[in-house]
Amino acid sequence: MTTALITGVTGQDGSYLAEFLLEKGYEVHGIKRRASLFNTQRVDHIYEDPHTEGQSFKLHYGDLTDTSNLTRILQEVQPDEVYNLGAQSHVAVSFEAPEYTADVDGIGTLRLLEAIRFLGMEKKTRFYQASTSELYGLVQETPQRETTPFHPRSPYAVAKLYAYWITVNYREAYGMYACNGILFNHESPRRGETFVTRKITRGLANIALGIEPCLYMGNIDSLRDWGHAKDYVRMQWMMLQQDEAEDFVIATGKQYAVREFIDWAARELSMELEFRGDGVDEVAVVKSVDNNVAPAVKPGDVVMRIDPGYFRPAEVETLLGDAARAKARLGWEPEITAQEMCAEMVAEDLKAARRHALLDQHGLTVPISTEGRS
Ligand code: NDP
Ligand code: GDR
Repeated sequence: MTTALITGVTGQDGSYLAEFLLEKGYEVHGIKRRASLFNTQRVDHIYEDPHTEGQSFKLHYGDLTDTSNLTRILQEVQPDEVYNLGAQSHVAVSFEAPEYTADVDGIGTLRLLEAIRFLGMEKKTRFYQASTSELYGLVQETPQRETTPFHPRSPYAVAKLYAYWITVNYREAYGMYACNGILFNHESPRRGETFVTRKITRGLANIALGIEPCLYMGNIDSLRDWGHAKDYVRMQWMMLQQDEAEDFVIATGKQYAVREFIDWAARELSMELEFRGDGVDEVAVVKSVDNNVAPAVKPGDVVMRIDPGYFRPAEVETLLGDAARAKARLGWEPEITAQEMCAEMVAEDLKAARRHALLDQHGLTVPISTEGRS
């Protein structure tokens, strides 16, 4: 049986990858952080009680800032494949916590690689590093491919640049099978609530049912190449199944503005919007709406405003990937379009909003969390 270790297993990608590997018959180990509340919601459906015979999914307490902990887990698990998905992954938050982000996202990667080498597992264990299109930052070429020069624009991206190169370095210096997936933005109903797509689908679904009054956004002119996380974790696995380790760009090759994503999500909720203003001082006003779907909204309502607090000190204005190498070498192609993904996300967030509204009707409301938006 092949054994995999996933850091960041409680995150969006970690949860999809764990499911994918379990379906392939892997024994899957995941590292989760100790938290004062349960933080395993994304993997609860695949959780197996430790008393289960032949348990194939196991969680270990750990942290990418803790060398001895990582070394011990690696020694215990003896993984054939390590997927390093753990990170402080929010770009805006990295400006607030730059040192922590560097420690986890940059040095955390080194800790894992060095532990594999220290334990003498460098010829056995294959290593996947979650690299990012944020490396391109201030873009030098469009579309971006594996050979495009990097120009990171945030503490997050600079930390990930270190992680990218230390992965290449361990491959070159020690002959490790270590590779980078340079993944463009990918989303899903499991996306964290403060990333832009999920903030939009969740926010508008709540507005539709009267749970929230308005969505406050940052730079809605920003252009992104959005794929579905399910398509992208498949590629993470494929990258570790080759004869030779190689780095790959993973992207859809299609680009949209944040404003367009707001428009799609609103349409899924039967709202037609008119955008008035210029990006810095812009609002979205409801032109028409079906009250069977969005009972709390009426024409003329302002459902989106700009909050300059969400603008970043340095922005990545545009990203568009070229995944031709992944297509040619591995036959990978994305199967889910950005619009299909948006529809899926809205449907899930609308279900959650309806559950909340139903509880409310019966006097059982629990407060809805909007704290910590970015
Ligand atoms: P998430 O933010 O959803 O998940 C991040 C995971 O890392 C969570 O499990 C989190 O734990 C864990 N984590 C955070 N800090 C630490 C730490 N100090 N030690 C151990 N684990 C930690 O990210 P995604 O699933 O979206 O992304 C996965 C990886 O891919 C990340 O490295 C991200 O930077 C990278 N990436 C993501 C892209 C995307 O568009 N989604 C694109 C390109 C790269 P907890 O649940 O406790 O918070
Ligand atoms: P990004 O994703 O920074 O690309 O990093 P995010 O969804 O946070 O932002 C995308 C773009 O939308 C703009 N934006 C807003 N973003 C947020 N979060 N909140 C807002 O209110 C808002 N308004 C506009 C942003 O300025 C940005 O231009 C994601 C993460 O998953 C990284 O870990 C990963 O490496 C990259 O994608 C590829």
